[in-house]
Amino acid sequence: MLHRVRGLGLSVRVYEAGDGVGGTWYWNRYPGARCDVPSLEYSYSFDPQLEQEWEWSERYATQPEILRYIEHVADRYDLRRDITLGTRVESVIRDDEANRWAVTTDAGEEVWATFVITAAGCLSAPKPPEIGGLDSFAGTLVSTSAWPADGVDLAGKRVGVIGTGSSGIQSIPLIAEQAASLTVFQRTPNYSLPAHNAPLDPAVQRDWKARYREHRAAVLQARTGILVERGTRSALEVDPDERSARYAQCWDSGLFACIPASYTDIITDLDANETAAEFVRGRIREIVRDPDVAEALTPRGYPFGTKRICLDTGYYDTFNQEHVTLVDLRRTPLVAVTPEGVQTTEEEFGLDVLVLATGFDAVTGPLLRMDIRGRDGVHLRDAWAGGPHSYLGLQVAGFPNLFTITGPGSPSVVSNVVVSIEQHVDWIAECLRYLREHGVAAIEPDADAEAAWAQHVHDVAAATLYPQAPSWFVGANVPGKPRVFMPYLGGVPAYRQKCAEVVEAGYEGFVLHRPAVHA
Ligand code: NA7
Repeated sequence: MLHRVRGLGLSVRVYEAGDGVGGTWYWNRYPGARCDVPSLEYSYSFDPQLEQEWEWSERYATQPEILRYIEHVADRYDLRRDITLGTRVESVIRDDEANRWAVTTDAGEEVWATFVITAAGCLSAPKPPEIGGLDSFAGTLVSTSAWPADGVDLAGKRVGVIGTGSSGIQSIPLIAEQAASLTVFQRTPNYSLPAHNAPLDPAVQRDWKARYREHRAAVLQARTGILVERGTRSALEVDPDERSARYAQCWDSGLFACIPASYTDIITDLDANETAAEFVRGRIREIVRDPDVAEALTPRGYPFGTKRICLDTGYYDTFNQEHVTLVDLRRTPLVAVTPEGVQTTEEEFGLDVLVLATGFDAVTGPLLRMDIRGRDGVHLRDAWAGGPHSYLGLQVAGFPNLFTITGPGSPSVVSNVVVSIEQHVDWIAECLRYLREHGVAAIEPDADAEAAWAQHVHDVAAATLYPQAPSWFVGANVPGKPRVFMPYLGGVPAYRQKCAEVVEAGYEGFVLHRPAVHA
């Protein structure tokens, strides 16, 4: 975005809370942190030279490799001179008369801006863990989302991990390799599939580079922005053996989007979904030797794929190791963290290191932890008291000239997020160019258009099984958070088309204020 805004000849400053660039890939340095979208697809498409020069070493890049890539891009485009690091934005307050925003930071700085673009991410505000006694813990307490850059000494230690989402599932096998003992505190089992990660085959990388434009175009036609073969039949109309064979192929493919795409109705029909869920449960039973542990690890009660599917390397197998214990918090709930470790209703587990992998206040959290106030001093927090509403995930009515990259109501977290980020950046850059060329002082959504989009986002989600899971997609992981399905499930191609049509129709659904904005 910084690069594109510079290209428009506007002056621009980026504020970044981290002491380095990279966002998610700066903070989440826990062992095993890696992408679950293939590296060749999880990369910028805007610079054909960059995609030719950069060599990915693994099919799924690790956090250090992705961070190196982002740092390379920052240097390549000389971005750092316009980025203020180690500085958190505290408030973004609109001055209606002056048609500008006052932005204050925790460094005590105040700047004025005509346009504010949030690029705060969707999974960047850690969720308060809601666990009593954390402060009393005498050992080392760490979070996967703020893992120290110089690592944590786990060798010979009694380690506990709370949380078995993607972060827990990626880190647990590697923590087990180092720790003297590992106790995993699981509340809800997840569906996890093997990543089959490996060094990237040089022939595959060469082929991609030879036809990168073609591959990028194909990615834009893919529903999730990830290349995967899409089935054309119902899971219920094929022979069970054929269906199992297809699921087994998907299991071997290492693509998390494969099973959901294998048949047309996996994500819309509970019976179809159950065939996939049962396949995965069967694999868990095959891998985990102790039947009680296998049962505790088996997800039930919510459909397959309606919480973010995890990709792992040796996760289930880790529980076959003697020094690894699974504690099922549904059976024996966590009471509190004590100075010595973790107390459940049944037992106290002594620990030297406690790892929190307890997730994020997703999508809206990063925006709401800034004090954003729009027209007439209305707080975004109040505007969204009943749940987020946004036109196309790009702008919120009453907040003129504020743009939200990967905002709620866009495909963001249910897509290859690099694809979605690039599209938002292009759209916003083009919008800024248009506003200048047409003498428009400010842009914001029409409230009716925004409400209609919110309804559409809801309807699309309601036609699927997604709302049946208590996931962070609906805000269910944060007590008191309004239950609204936040990402847009209509798919990347349909969403892109809608955004393009709106522009072609002269920013249909937006209000263009000229020459000055008044309520
Ligand atoms: P997730 O997927 O939200 O996982 C958080 C995990 O922590 C999940 O298993 C939660 O159980 C568990 N949790 C949260 N709070 C508690 C408390 N108080 N007690 C016990 N267990 C708790 O976050 P991740 O960081 O793993 O992944 C986020 C996304 O990042 C992921 O989807 C990828 O897109 C990348 P629960 O399910 O709530 O019962």
